[in-house]
Amino acid sequence: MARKKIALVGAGMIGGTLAHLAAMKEMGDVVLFDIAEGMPAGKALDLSQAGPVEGFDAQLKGTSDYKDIAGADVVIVTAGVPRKPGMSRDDLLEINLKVMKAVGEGIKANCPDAFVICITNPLDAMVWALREFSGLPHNKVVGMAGVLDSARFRHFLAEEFDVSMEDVTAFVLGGHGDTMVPILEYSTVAGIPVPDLIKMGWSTQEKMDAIVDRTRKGGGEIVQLLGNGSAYYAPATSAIQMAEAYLKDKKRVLPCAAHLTGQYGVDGLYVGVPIVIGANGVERIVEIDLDEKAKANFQVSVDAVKELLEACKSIDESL
Ligand code: TXD
Repeated sequence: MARKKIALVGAGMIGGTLAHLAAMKEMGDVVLFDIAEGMPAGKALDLSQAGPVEGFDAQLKGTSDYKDIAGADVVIVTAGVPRKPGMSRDDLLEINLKVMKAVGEGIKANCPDAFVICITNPLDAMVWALREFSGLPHNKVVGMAGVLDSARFRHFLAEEFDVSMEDVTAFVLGGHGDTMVPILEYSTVAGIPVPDLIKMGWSTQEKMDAIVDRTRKGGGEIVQLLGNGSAYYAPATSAIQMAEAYLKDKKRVLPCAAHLTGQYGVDGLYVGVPIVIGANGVERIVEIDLDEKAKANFQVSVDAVKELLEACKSIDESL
């Protein structure tokens, strides 16, 4: 069986980390694409030379030619410009929309059967635009945000409860932005919902509210600390989990930005919801009942995504 091919469009901080993880896990051969001259080839060479030490077999190639992504099974898109301190995700809109146009056309021409994971911000608008420009079916184009946001939530909860992260599950809905909706009722330690843990005296509602708030602002906290660029280790790991779910037909239930067609009362938008990822891409959208408060918060998040899309459409008339 031929090796799978993973194309990484954008070979910056997340792209490089994705390449490292994909090679270490022997997910397939890796193509790093970037418009920056030389840099993707340099990273590919550097990573290839980690192969003999680590003992992985993966061919890595750096390129600035879209033809090299031909036949890719998975494409992970990070191309664009990341946030600088003080910049909101939405400030990135105009620049990154143009990038999505180029990338979408590159995918359409070279690997229209791929499973495409978009990471570029502002995520919910960029994944929508990438789907439009690429013309791929909606079930083959998803956005990565929820896995990362819920990983942040899990990390904070595990610290607060002083238990292993492995035993903490967390649930985040909505757009990838400060309006995202972490839901405590569906977040658990070994199956015990957080509200029950509060009743058991493990923590307080105030502390949980603070964790929800920190999760919402989790990306910004790292942007401030780094001073130059945004998070990349956890975002890359999160996208790799989604890629593996597809390549191995794992049917994982993961929170991702998926195209909704009426679920949660949303039609025609990409918003973060739990989905099943398997060999057919997005195989199912998991629709759960939300209480009134979560519903209202979700609506705020959906409205923020809608506003971004309107802005996209006014920038690019073709959308
Ligand atoms: O949860 C999430 N979705 C995110 C999103 C979490 C963290 C960061 N998130 C966003 O990912 C971030 O706001 C950015 O929009 C992307 C990529 O972040 P990264 O930190 O990897 O940015 P870099 O290091 O600047 O890399 C971007 C690369 C860079 O090498 C550019 O030369 C390249 O993109 N680039 C392009 N590549 C191909 N084609 C075009 N047109 C292009 N334009 C820039």
